[in-house]
Amino acid sequence: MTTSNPTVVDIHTHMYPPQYIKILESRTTIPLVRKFPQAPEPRLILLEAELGDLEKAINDPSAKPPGRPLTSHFASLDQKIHFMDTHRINISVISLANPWLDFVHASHAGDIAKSVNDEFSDMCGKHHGRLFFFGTLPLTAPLETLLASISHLAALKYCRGVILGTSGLGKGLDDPHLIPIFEALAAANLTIFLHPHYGLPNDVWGPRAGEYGHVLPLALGFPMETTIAVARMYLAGVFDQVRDLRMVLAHSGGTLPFLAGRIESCIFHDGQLVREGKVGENRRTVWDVLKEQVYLDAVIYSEVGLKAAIDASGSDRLMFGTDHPFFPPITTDEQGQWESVSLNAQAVAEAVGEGSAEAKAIMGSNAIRVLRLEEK
Ligand code: 5CU
Repeated sequence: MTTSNPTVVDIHTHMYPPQYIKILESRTTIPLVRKFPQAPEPRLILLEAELGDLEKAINDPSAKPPGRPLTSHFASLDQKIHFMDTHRINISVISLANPWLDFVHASHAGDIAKSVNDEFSDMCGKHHGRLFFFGTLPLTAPLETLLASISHLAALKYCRGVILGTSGLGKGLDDPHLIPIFEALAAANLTIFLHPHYGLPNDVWGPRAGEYGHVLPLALGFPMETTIAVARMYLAGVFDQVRDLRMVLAHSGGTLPFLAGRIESCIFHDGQLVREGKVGENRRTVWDVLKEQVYLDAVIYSEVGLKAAIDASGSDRLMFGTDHPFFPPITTDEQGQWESVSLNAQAVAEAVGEGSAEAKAIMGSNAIRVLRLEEK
């Protein structure tokens, strides 16, 4: 079946609203925004892997500028709409980019989360029907503040879930103290968009890492972080404890679709787990969880990865994304087409056939159904 002009929804698209940028400008440790004499635009420095470049640039004005340029794409709503129009994206589900409020002191986190979430809500209201959002949780705050934040988000008209990193309350997502949070999110019908930030320890990249730009932490560190976080949740039984929990995993689940079979094999060959009765016949496998509680974005840039994601979760659980404003074109105009977007759209067309019902679902209708984007 072919369809003309199907609705395109981008569920993986970030912003740093102006008040968040101000916080980053006031900081001296990462994440931070800072000007350097060697670069025309302020630089946004986020990742631990960028610390070496940051130190060199502070000490040597001729060293390459660290991080990435803080262009208008990161904070401007007009720019987001321009990007959507340029790429024929009808609806975007915007979210704060990493590292969210992970670094904010407990005493301020609740208030900052409220004002950031209100700002996202206002942006969506300015483009009614075109914008929805994933809210941000004040994870460093006490439980009651966190639960209040979930109630606040549940009442916001355009909010459809929360973006969450992998550190949780500081001990990862298999921390039992997170169960009440997961329960509250599930009860409020708020989907978690799980997104990496911390990658793997810098040592893993070796002494020559500086020669390889951002490739290793972004291409490999980010997806492994997501994979490890979800595997830990699975092994801790979180998905069984909170059966209504729903998660969209960034970057097509990291490497989870590819490694699920190996995780399964390691489970039923593990003497400790077998002795403890954790490998019983009624156990829901990683494959079951992938098909029942997990959705995957389609931000994997190739047909091969996308097919693995479809095989693991089903084409009715995949949702298109762009990762805007990250991965801008390097040699062409940022106001025009972005190759990072066309690669993901092309991967969908190649994996399931251009114009097919599955392509239409992945490009938009899955997101409309799963995230209730027709409810305005
Ligand atoms: O380029 C990057 O560092 C990033 C990032 O930090 N977050 C993200 O979502 N994509 C790319």
